[in-house]
Amino acid sequence: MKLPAPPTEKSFPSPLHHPRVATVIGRWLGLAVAICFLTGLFSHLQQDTPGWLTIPSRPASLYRVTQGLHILSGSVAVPLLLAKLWTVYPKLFAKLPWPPSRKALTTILERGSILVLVSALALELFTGFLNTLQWYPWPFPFKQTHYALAWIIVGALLVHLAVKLPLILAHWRRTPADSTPVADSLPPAITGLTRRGLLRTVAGGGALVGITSVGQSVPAFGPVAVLAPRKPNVGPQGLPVNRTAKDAGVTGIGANWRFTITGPRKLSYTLDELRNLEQNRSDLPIACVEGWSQGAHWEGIRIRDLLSLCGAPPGSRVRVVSMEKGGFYATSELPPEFADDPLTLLALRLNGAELALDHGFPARIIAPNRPGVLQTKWVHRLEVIA
Ligand SMILES: Nc1nc2c(c(=O)[nH]1)N[C@H]1C(S)=C(S)[C@@H](COP(=O)(O)O)O[C@H]1N2
Ligand SMILES: [Mo]
Repeated sequence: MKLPAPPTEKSFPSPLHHPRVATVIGRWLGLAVAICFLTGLFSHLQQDTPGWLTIPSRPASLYRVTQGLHILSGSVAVPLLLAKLWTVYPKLFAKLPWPPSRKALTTILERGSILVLVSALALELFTGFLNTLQWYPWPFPFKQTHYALAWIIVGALLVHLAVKLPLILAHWRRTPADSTPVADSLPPAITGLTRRGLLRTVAGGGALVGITSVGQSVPAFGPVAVLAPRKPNVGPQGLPVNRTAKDAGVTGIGANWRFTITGPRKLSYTLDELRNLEQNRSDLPIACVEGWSQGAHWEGIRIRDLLSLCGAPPGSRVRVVSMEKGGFYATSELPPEFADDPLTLLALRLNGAELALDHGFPARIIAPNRPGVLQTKWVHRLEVIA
């Protein structure tokens, strides 16, 4: 019995696998990946700021916008990646040039970079999505892995773009050859969907994913945010809770509770004494790295006022210490620009009422242009760092 010949690239004659289609979808995917990478890099630098870098505390809602874009571009990249893979999969059946020549080397480099690119990107989008669900079914640390993969993707993408540049340039603009039906001779089953139809379907799929996920940071889209694990306005006091007091092992405060600030002078306040200090109001969002963000009204004491009370010079760096024991978020640092910003508060009240325990009662940090992870809850000590 004679086995049928294995498929080759020529076995997939549909015009939908044409380089022009790959170029158009590749452009959209490239844009989504670029936005996702840059906003992710910003988020990383916020959380791990190198000594030479100063991040400004304004615009106050900048991080809300960048993180919203990060989640949005990452979500939209999923259907775009699938479409791109579908367009180019016949390449899997292309013959490797043999015996090896210069050309073979380019081909191997090209295939290798695509293998790295596709697997890293798929893993990146998958882990990122699970992170919005706060589900970590793997043994490696999410943040570091997500960050390292991002650089692998950028490297592989640059190789891919360099190798494909001639093809991309040749198909960047629509040519007359693109609009003439390539395959008049093909059976209708193969040409059933036109190129324009395919591109519209992909664009529609991307838009649908975008619209149904963006509601986690844009409240107007809340009602249709079926892909959003959390709605921005659902939670105690109209604000979601990422980690409850119970999860953090915080049970509230006893009668002896004191808030302390250690600087040139060491000060200690009861909760009532804190309430009697000058109170200020800030309208600021919590913008969670896990995707949701929501604006709120906060009232409390300006950190810069606390610094001057304890005799610390303006522009001091401040370490924030939570009553939570251990865990990544039990402490944070306010760089000088943030500690000095008049919007940055030791907040005691949220949306017109005392903080709920899950929102950090009795006191928490709220600062402009910062990731939610750094808006430390259940604060009982500030330490001025020289
Ligand atoms: N001590 C402490 N502070 C914390 C956290 C935490 O787990 N422990 N979670 C952070 C995260 S990830 C976010 S998004 C915000 C959420 O604040 P909320 O629960 O009041 O909305 O709190 C931050 N502050
Ligand atoms: Mo968060």
